[in-house]
Amino acid sequence: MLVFKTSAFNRSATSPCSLTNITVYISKNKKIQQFNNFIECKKILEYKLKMKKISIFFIIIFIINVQNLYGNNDFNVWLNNFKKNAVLNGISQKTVDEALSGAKFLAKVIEYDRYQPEFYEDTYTYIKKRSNRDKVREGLSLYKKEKEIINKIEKKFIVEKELLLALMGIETNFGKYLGKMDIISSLATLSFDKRRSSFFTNELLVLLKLIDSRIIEKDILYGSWAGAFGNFQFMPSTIKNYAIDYNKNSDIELKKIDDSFASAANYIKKIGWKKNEPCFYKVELKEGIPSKYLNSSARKILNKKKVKFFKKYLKSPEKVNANDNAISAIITPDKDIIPGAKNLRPAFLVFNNYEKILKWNRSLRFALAVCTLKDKFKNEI
Ligand SMILES: [Ca+2]
Repeated sequence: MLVFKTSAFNRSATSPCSLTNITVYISKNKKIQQFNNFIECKKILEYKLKMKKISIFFIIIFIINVQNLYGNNDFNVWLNNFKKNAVLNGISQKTVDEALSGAKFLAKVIEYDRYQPEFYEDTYTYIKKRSNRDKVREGLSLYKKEKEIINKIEKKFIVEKELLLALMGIETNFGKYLGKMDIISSLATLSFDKRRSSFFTNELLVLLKLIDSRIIEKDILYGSWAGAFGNFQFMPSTIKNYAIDYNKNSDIELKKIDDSFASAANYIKKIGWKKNEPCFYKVELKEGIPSKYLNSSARKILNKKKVKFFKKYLKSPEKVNANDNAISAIITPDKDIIPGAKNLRPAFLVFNNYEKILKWNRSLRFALAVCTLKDKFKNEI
């Protein structure tokens, strides 16, 4: 009789599936018996594993709930402190209590904040999506409908109508995506969050002041996850500094064409946009360009030089139809951001006007998309 021992399924000594001492006798009946035992053991093991997985799942859920509980508690502590601070900043107790009575932590807002297209879309995809044929068509149709008022605003503020249309098209797809978030909760969440707390805390205070002085009605405050409002997605500080009651009905209505276009024109003009001056040129860089000239951060454009200085680093300098003495800079938006992106491509020679769009929204790609769409309108209006 052939006899052998197996230790392949060696478990603990007390385990019902411990096969350490199972002796497999190679005789027909015994073999079947052993096989059945093995299947039984396997089932028990699988069951145990399943139970273990379920336990781990419930432990994780428990931990998340405890964390949320603490998170909410932390948020409420923060909110109470913020309320005291708001009153110290001169906002009436009544406004503070009423405006913040429904403020809550919105986990979704943090998710959006961490997953902005500026962080993961390459430049080409970003621009293409935001300046496609449909966008141009919709902008032209809005212009056709509101031609009279848009032309008046263009003339009064000396800002191209094409730029205003492009900004509105990219911000809210011409008023179609105004956002449905409770702005007060969005701003409170982002103020409570660590990433850009001081910026959003200030925005929330400004918003409360606007409500307190009856410039803004708190019940209409629904907008983007980041607290922006209206056709051109104004943040509270932008509303405070640049929004206009253009039609003089004593109400600033940023979801209406006249007030919103005039406010946008006033804003971009006041921060320094110059009509008919260039925004950017797409360029091909020579390999030898020193890396200090390659800007990839929207925070601050560095190493600005006259156009004639940069021409020696361009493959086709004759395509840049700008004043040789104009101040410019090179940006390579995909460098350092998109994995595997070439350092020198795509590259753009940018001007003062481009930086004004960055002031509007600090994103290299956003500013490129706005100017691209603006030029497309220019060819069609
Ligand atoms: Ca108005």
